[in-house]
Formats: sequence, C-alpha cells, structure tokens
Amino acid sequence: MNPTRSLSSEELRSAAIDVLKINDLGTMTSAAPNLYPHMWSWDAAFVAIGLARTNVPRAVTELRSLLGAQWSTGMIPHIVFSDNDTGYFPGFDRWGTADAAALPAGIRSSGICQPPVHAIALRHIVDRGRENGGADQEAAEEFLAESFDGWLAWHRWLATVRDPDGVGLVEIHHGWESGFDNSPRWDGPYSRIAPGAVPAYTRRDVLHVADASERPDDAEYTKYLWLVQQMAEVKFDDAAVQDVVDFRVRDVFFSAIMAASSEVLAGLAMELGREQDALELQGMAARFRAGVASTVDPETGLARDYDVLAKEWIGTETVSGFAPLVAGGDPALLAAQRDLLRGPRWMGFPELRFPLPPSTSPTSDAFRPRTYWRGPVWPFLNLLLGWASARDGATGLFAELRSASLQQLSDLQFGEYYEPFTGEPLGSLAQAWTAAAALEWMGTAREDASGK
Ligand code: 9WN
Repeated sequence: MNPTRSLSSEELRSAAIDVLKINDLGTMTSAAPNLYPHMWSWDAAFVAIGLARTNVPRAVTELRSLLGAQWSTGMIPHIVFSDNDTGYFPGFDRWGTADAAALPAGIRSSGICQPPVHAIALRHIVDRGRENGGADQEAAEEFLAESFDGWLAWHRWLATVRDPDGVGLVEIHHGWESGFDNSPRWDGPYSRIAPGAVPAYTRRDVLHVADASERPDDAEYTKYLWLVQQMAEVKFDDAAVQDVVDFRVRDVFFSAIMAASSEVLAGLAMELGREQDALELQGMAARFRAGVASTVDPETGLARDYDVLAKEWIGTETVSGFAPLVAGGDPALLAAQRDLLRGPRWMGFPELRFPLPPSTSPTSDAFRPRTYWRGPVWPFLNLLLGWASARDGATGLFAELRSASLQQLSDLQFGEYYEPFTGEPLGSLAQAWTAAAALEWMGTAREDASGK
C-alpha cells in the first residue's frame, strides 16, 4: 500500500474478502492460513459475523459446520480439525479425544471449549438475512429454526457442568479455553502446576511467526500439553475432568460472553415462539451478569477471575477486566468502566499508535508489547467491545472504537494481533477473524459520537 494515499473502503473491503477466501476450506474457514489450518470455535463466530456482511448462506455454513461437531453433552469443541492436518500441533491424535464417549461419529475435534460468542453471530446472520430478504432471509430463518436446540444445549451445558454451584461464573480447565492462552491472568494458576512426564513433542506454531518470542514459551507449552493429557486420561468425561485437572479457574470474560450471548439467544427464542426457553435463557443471562459484576475490585474498578484451586482472586490489569462492558447490566458500573477504558491506563495511554485497548495495560509490570496475550492489541476483541457499546447505547465509545479499528486495519495485513505503540501486525497475517472484524466495522453505520 502506498502510505501517502488514503485507502478507500472498497480496497479494505475487497482485501478482507480475499482473506476470508484464502482461509475458506469449503464448509469451514481456517483461523489463519498456516499457523491455524483448522476451525476454532470463537473464531468461527466472528468469521460468521463478517461473512454475513458479504454472503449470508456461507455464514450459515460456517456455524452449521461448527455445530456439527457439538459433543453429545452439549459442549462445542474449541478446534474442529480439517483434513488439512499438516501445520498445527497438537493435532487430533495428540488430543486423544477419539476415546471420548461424547465425541460425535466422524468428527475430529479437541476436547475443551471456548467462549460462546455463537448466539451473537447467529443474531447477526438473522439480521443481515432479513435486511437482504429473498434467499438470504430464507437461509437465515431456516438455520435459526434448525439450529436453535443445539445452541440451547450448549448454553445449558455451560450453565450446569461449568457452573455447578450457580455462582454465575464459568469454570475453565485450560488457558486455551479462555482464548487468552498465555495472558498474565493465568500466570498464578500455571505457576502452581508441576507437569508430570509429557511425551516428547515438536512445536510447529513457532515456525509460522517472524519471532518465536511472540508466542508462549516452551515451559508454558509443556503445561498446556500436561493439562490435555490429564483430561485425556479420563477420556474427557466432564465430572472426572473436574476432579483431576490442575487448572480450575472461574473466567470472568468467558462468563461475560455467556451473559451477553444468553440474552441474545433469549431474544431469538422469543422470535421462534419458545417462551419457556426464552425465560430460561434470560435467567442464565441475569445469573452470569450478576456473577461478573460480583468480581469487580472496588479499588481498581476491574473485574477479576477466581482461581478455584488456590482460592484467590486474579487482579492482573488485563482487558478482561472490562468484562462488565460485554456482559451489560448496572448503568453506573458500565459508566465507570467506560471512563476507565478511555483513561490513561488503557485507550488513553499516551504512546499508543491507535487509541485501542492493549490486552494488558501498558502500566502493568506484566505488560509485554510484542508477546501474544501479554500486551498486543487484538482486533476482534475491539469489535466485541464495540458491539456491546452499541447494544447499551454507548454510541460515543462505539464510534471511537470503530474509527481507530478501521485505521489500524487499513494496513491490509489483517494481523492476528498488533504491537500497541508501533501498530506493527504480529503473529499470523491474513488472520480470518481480523478480516471479519474489518467487514463488520465497515458494515455498521457511523454512530453519533455525542453519545455516552
Ligand atoms: C490455541 C485461533 C486461536 C484463538 C485463540 C488464540 C490462539 C491457539 C494457539 O489461536 O489459540 O487454541 O495455538 O495459540 O489464543 O484465542 O482462538 O485463532
């Protein structure tokens, strides 16, 4: 791109569409061309949001493929392996899920999950389908009716198996389940894990990035594999996993997505005339919203995770502290969180290339500007924060996030994550959910910036 010329939105749109085409494996989209040659659960939801802006039936196919991998328990696995099984470790064999009773026949998947963004994606598909009318609307409505029970089973599984005590927080058993793999949020829980013998392995992820130090280190990776091994030993049986696994954390950001998505799914249930299900889902939304709000540290104003095994709060200043903004709820809490987000520890930190929240606050000792979840800016997260802002009428914040995101993404690299001070794209390029975020930002109307 010629830096002296400003980019037209048509150029950005067509580059983003190309990235989704490069990653298109037919009935699923790889998260990235080389580093991640399979379908990831929460990536698929964001990809579907982007695809709904350009091709509603293809967006439907994306979610249909993901739901096709749903376990008989209701869990939606975090990776659905494509046949393209060359470039990613750990692959299906190393996961050991072939022996899991709940794995559907003919499916190759991992045995853990990721945050439930899917109902939000379904809402986008239905809305775009209705806007377009005709065959798009038909495809969207048909998919809504056909898939509703699957999404409901997914939410029920999370609400029971992963929150057995009804505290309104989802318990996770691996940093990968959070989607924030090596975030400093998890340093405490991981520091207490002493892995047993893990069979020798060769990492492949480090071959696909310019600098291996951007990725989690080998000691972290061995712990990741140790947890997989612990779960595989009990064949990924839900009750047994909870007893044996060395990582048990109530993840506040996952819980916030659960709250927001349950509310959205309740709305879709009403449209289908399923009032009982809508009430149940509204109940889940309220419970997880309250759970998220209950974690807020009165001193920092940030929401916190809870380490179940160590019985302690995790207060590291990461972007997950803004979970209430995703969950929605008490207007005073949300207003305070918006002020904090715009303030000097986050979007207002003076040296940022674009005023967008880094994954860890630059004021934190744990901040590392180039290392994965320890500091870089992740574009898909900004889209999620923008969506939640628009939902809550925070049109000012929405417009700020939108404008800065479109500037960031006009480099046409669609980086997995970005260095906060230089704006350099890092990790994988041509990352599918980054391209999808660009398409969705472009599709949303510019909102009146005079709002909250
Ligand atoms: C492990 C695919 C996924 C994202 C996660 C991100 C990263 C995988 C990895 O890539 O995780 O699941 O190998 O690092 O952390 O959020 O879904 O894009």
